Amino acid sequence: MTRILVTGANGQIGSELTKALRLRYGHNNVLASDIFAPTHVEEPFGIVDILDKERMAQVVENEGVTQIYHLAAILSAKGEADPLRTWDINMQGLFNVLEVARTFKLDKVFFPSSIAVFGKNTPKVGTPQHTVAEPETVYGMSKSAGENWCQYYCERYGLDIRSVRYPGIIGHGQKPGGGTTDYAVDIYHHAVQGKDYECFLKADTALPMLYMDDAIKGTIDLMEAPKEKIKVRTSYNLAAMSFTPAEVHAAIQKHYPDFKITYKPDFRQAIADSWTDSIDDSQARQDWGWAPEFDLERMTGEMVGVLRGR
Ligand code: NAD
Ligand code: AKB
Repeated sequence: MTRILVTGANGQIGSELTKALRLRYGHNNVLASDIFAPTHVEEPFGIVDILDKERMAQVVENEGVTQIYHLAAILSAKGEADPLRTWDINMQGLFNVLEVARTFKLDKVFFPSSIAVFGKNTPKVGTPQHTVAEPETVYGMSKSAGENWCQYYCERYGLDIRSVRYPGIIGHGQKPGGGTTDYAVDIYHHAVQGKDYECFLKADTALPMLYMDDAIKGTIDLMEAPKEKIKVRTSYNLAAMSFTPAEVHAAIQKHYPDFKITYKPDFRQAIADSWTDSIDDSQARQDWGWAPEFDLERMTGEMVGVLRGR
């Protein structure tokens, strides 16, 4: 029987992924966990600090966990406030998951990487699967190192750990927690509330983005794909759309013609500039059938519709 532990389940992705996994594997077979008490997820829930390996091992053993979806991390913008602490949480947290998974011979582990693994020497347009990855944030460094450790545990210990490089994720549930792509969620909330939006990136900053529904479906599809189809054991490039703040503003104006945006770039501009504009995800499409459904227009219709209804 599949029994899943989700770390970082209070977060933007964790809260949605937990719901989707519960629908698929049975509510009580998915244990949500986070360092904070539950905010957007239901019981069963346990407080698990990913830096506490003994506690993680105890939960895995007591609950008969067979898979871990390891989402807990500190993201790009927040991570720059305390680089060594970010490294510690992102790396030691991953090591604890890898060691617990190896010790208890878990069936599978999911590790989310990010477009933050890329840097200014990476080809900016149509970034290939295998390319230069010289990240410039501590978050990107931790994801890049993490990808290689995942491949190492797979090759050395036979651990079935699977990973994707998420672009910026946009959803109408829980708000994101300290990333550089967060503007693309906040902007919808402002538009629907009738407020102008001050953007912390320049108007022409293109970044790869992905709608939450596609992210959740892609994650579960990857995890359920037959093992022999998984050819990349670092992390798969994933893409759906790329847009600039000016383009998302124009898309929202089709619903709210008077919606205004101003631009006041801050330290996050340098982070965004170091990332790529668009991603080549053909290997994920070919290996395990990745096929996103949402483009900017469809996503905007859905974001506006749901937030307005709320
Ligand atoms: P988030 O910041 O919304 O959630 C992260 C969660 O981790 C939070 O609930 C936080 O309380 C928890 N956490 C932090 N430290 C912890 C600790 N020591 N122990 C246990 N829990 C701890 O992040 P998210 O947007 O949901 O991202 C989830 C994962 O996906 C992360 O690994 C992130 O790097 C990756 N990712 C996200 C995006 C995105 O756009 N959201 C893009 C690329 C990759
Ligand atoms: C961030 O901006 O830090 C995240 C990511 C792309 O990893 N959304």
